[in-house]
Amino acid sequence: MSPSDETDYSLAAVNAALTPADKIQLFREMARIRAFENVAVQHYQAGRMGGFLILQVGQEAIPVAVRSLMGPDDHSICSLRGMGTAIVSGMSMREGMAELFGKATGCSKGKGGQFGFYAPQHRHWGGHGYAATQTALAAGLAFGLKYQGKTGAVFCFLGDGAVNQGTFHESLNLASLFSLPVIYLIENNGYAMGTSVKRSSAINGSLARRAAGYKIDWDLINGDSVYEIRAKLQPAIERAYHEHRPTVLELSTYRFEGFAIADANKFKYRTRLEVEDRQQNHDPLRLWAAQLESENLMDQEGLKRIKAAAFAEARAAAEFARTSPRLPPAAIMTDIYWEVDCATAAGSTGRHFFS
Ligand SMILES: Cc1ncc(C[n+]2csc(CCOP(=O)(O)OP(=O)(O)O)c2C)c(N)n1
Ligand SMILES: [Mg+2]
Repeated sequence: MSPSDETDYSLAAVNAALTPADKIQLFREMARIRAFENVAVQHYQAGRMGGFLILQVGQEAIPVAVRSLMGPDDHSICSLRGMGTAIVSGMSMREGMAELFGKATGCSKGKGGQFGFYAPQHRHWGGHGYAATQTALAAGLAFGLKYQGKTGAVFCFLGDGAVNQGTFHESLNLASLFSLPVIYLIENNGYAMGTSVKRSSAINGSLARRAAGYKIDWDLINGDSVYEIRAKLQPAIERAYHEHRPTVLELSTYRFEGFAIADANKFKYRTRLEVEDRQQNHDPLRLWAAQLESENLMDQEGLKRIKAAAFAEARAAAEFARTSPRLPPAAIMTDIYWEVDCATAAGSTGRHFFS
């Protein structure tokens, strides 16, 4: 898919309103995701973390551009490829890194690891392992916003693999039927584990087009371009805020690593040439850096300083995580059900709906 066109998205009102400092901040946030994930990989490979390590390296422009447009009553929710999405939502690198190390200082007290990246205080609701689960939860969050009379939207990230799950289609149907302010963002990185989207979708060329079957507006976006993402997101936000209507946006992107760091097959289902081409020509950090340079907002030295500061923050977070304590084993019995932790009647009887 190549949704790029000749439109100059820097001229869109939402981008023309950006100050030089805002534009540099967008680069800083992308650099922070990359630094966090690269430092995490070093510790993962040194055996200091368990489970999966699933990276957004190559996809950074999307969470950063989306978060930059979120207002005070907006919420986000995503799949398990979302450590960076949590970090740009406001979760500190320390909380994130400690979670990966399984430490008590982690955002979920080290109980979730990669799957525990939740930041409800920043209106970010995880981090969902089962493909497309978050699409139904997003519809529920959007229902809540509308019910409470708030002007907000729910930004729900999902992968190209998740669009084939029934849950997604049930969610689209209800979002349209109930007129819910939810924006589905399909991060089409070309693969679901080792399966190419070309082999998994009955319609080639566009996944978002399926939204038409539910009377939902949709669009295609070059997910490497900060300006294009912001420009095309704005009408969806207006639609959510003022009409309570859902939107489906499909963003073309690419993951530079395998499905997870332990993906031994990462060159079996795609060629090295393909990966190298994406790294050379579609790296969102390189592209945004070049944009900043072309607008005379930053030079190579300035960009290097920002990247170095991001790595220093990530390394300090890893040191914090390494030296943090673990929870005692008995803590495994808490934080499962709110009712049990809070000793409610429902928690002690196990009965929630029927006596
Ligand atoms: C319901 C369900 N089926 C299978 C899996 C196993 N699984 C984990 S990730 C994944 C692929 C997801 O691909 P995509 O939605 O494109 O997201 P990406 O990993 O590319 O970000 C699969 C099949 C799962 N987590 N949930
Ligand atoms: Mg995918």
